[in-house]
Amino acid sequence: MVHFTAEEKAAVASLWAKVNVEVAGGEVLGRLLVVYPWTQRFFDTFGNLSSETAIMGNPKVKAHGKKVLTSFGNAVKHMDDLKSTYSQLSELHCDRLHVDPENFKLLGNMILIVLATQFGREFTPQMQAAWQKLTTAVANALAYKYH
Ligand code: HEG
Repeated sequence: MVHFTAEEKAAVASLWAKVNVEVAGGEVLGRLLVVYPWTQRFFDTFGNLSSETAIMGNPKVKAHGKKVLTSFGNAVKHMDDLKSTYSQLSELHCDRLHVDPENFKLLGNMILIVLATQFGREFTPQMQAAWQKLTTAVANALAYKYH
């Protein structure tokens, strides 16, 4: 299991406190669906995903993005305990949703891109390192119950 130092925890928490989960969540999921169009297959009830404009403005994308990023916020609160934090969601994504766990890594990359876009130079290399470690650890925790 990964270990986060006090500095890494502080770097993650200080930036997270400034994130608007609703706005950033829509941006993260929207970018996933635009950049990796095959991920759209999991969201066939979301209506119009036919173009970048349609995706980024789709209210269901925004609402689900908020849900996903809110859930990611639990990782920030429980950085020492990611496996149990995401145990149920791991089972859900495997058994019921059939989401290939590779997609958790792709979504983690979108979180990093959105943070870099929003915070610019404030998102220092040191913060990036801590965030990159966390997104990878969350992806692994979500993949843990796969069989
Ligand atoms: Mg998942 C539902 C969290 C990545 C596809 N996802 C959910 C739900 C949460 C969640 C909290 C609602 C569960 C419930 O209703 O009980 N998802 C979550 C996290 C991450 C993630 C924290 C990664 C950090 N999800 C993810 C990815 C895909 C995906 C990468 C597909 C590419 N999630 C997915 C689908 C649903 C959820 C299809 C059901 C959507 C619905 O029909 O409401």
